[in-house]
Amino acid sequence: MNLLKNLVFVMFIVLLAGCGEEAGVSSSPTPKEGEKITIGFIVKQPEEPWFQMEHRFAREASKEHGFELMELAGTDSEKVLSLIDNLGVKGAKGLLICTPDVKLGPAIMSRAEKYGLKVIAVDDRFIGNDGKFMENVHYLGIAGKEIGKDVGAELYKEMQKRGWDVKDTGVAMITFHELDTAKDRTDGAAEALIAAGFPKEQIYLAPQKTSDIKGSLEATDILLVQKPGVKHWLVAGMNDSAVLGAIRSMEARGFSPKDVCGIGINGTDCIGELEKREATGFYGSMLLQAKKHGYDTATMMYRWIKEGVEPPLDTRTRGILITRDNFREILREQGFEGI
Ligand code: FCA
Repeated sequence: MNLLKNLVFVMFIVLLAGCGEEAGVSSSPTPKEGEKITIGFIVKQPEEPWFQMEHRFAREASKEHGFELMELAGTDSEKVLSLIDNLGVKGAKGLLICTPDVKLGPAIMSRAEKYGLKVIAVDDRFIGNDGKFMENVHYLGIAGKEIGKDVGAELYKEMQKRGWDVKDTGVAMITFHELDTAKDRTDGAAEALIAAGFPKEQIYLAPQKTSDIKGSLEATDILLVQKPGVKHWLVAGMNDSAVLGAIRSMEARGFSPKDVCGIGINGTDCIGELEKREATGFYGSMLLQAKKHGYDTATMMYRWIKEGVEPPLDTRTRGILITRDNFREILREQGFEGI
């Protein structure tokens, strides 16, 4: 009985594979005239407003150009690979992806190749089996080091504006070194602070176990116990969530918002914070260009499939500082209408 079942199952798979071939699932690079183009966009943390924005802007591109966009959540490696299988079976031609694990790069590429999917890695760059960046995979991400430096320079200026004595001030640097773009950002912030004259030994690293608010809150709780003498805190991290977690931890330990100044990165995940009636220790954020990460990547992919226009291999975007005073105006200027 079991043997029979297995046989039927194998025949079914063979049949399916055959259908795929006929429907052009394998590697036909250019779509036939009138054929609907499907592009999948997998993001690692769908709960983060940043990734919702990327999807939203990609959706705008899909409406404008008339392709089908599949907005997908790939929160772990297994999910990502099975989503790629689904895209392959559906006959999709392109994959935009911010992977939950950069080391999955080689597996993503070989799976995508099997289905003839073109790939653009978004935000987080793939790492190959040799531990190096997969430089032959198209990538659009942020200029992490430079944006981090902007954060560090702004924090230093704020410390001076507030008249804090350097000797009573510490930097809570919320790190996530597992991810290169995150390390670039916090390294950049530290470099700029040191270049401005901030003492290196007062920059304290608080490693996050997970790259979310909870991970940062827990990391900061530990740091605050270790450094009871610090009166004023400057805070930097890989993104808004990293800084928000630290601010929450400091509030819980009784620090007044006047003694805390944090600057995040993304600018999309802190709107509620900036809208609060009373200022918190979250001073501002480097607003990234979500439109480029969503609309532009989707458009690049569409053109690549439709017209054979290959996108640049490596594109980096920058950020602009938003604070309680200017965030509405800048968000409007940057195309974030209605968020
Ligand atoms: C990484 C972070 C996101 C965002 C993006 C540009 O993927 O996890 O929050 O900062 O880079």
